[in-house]
Amino acid sequence: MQQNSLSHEHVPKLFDASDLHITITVPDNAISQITPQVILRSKCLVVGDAACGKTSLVKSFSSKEDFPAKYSMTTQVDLTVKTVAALQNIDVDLFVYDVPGQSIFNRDGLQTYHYKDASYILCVFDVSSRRSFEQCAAWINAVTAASPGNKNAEILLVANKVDLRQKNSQFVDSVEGKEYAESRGYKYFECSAKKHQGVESPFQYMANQTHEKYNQPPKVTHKI
Ligand SMILES: Nc1nc2c(ncn2[C@@H]2O[C@H](COP(=O)(O)OP(=O)(O)OP(=O)(O)O)[C@@H](O)[C@H]2O)c(=O)[nH]1
Ligand SMILES: [Mg+2]
Repeated sequence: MQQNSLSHEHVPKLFDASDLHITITVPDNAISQITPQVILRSKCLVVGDAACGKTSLVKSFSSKEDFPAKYSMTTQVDLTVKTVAALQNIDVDLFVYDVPGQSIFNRDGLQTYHYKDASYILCVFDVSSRRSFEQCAAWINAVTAASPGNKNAEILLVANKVDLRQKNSQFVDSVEGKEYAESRGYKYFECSAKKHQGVESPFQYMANQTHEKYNQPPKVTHKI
């Protein structure tokens, strides 16, 4: 009978921690089980002259295909909720109030009730209509006057239909729009709802701002 003789190099090591490699596979949804999802809410009013593209902007923001090629006037305030991610685990539900621009639907302060307590006022104008640009002041005044106690509403000025901008002296150019907004402390955006350009930026801005405000320590307004 043959005897096998093994040197100690041939004896397998039973366990060495440095040889140990562990791979843990985490399912995609596991992160949401660890980090709770936070949902914040903000009210956003969309105002501006008739046919400047408010509804188009709101619809085009959700989906390029939702852009309404044909004008259908908004007859009453249309509320939609748009969820925008501020961070991976922080969603902001923007309660978007699309206000009719036609004066017939705003007669006798018909829509004033909806103007109250907005976190954001998104005033839209059409760059090819100087009148719609000039009317922004009146829209912003009407909204702020309806909610005098609300000092925290942030105003965003949105120049829409930039695809129509041509070398036409009547058209409102970027410099003029920006100067007007900045001189009044408004945030300025440009977009084309038709071309689906720049439509996300105002909504993303509002979501990010909402998140930032949520992170700020509360202000002490009354000292005891
Ligand atoms: N060229 C061009 N046309 C646009 C753009 N946005 C909207 N329109 C067109 O402008 C018209 C009016 O758009 P709406 O979004 O209905 O305007 P509105 O501001 O909601 O109007 P009211 O509901 O009456 O207040 C429609 O025919 C749209 O197709 C744009 O970015 N470029
Ligand atoms: Mg509309």
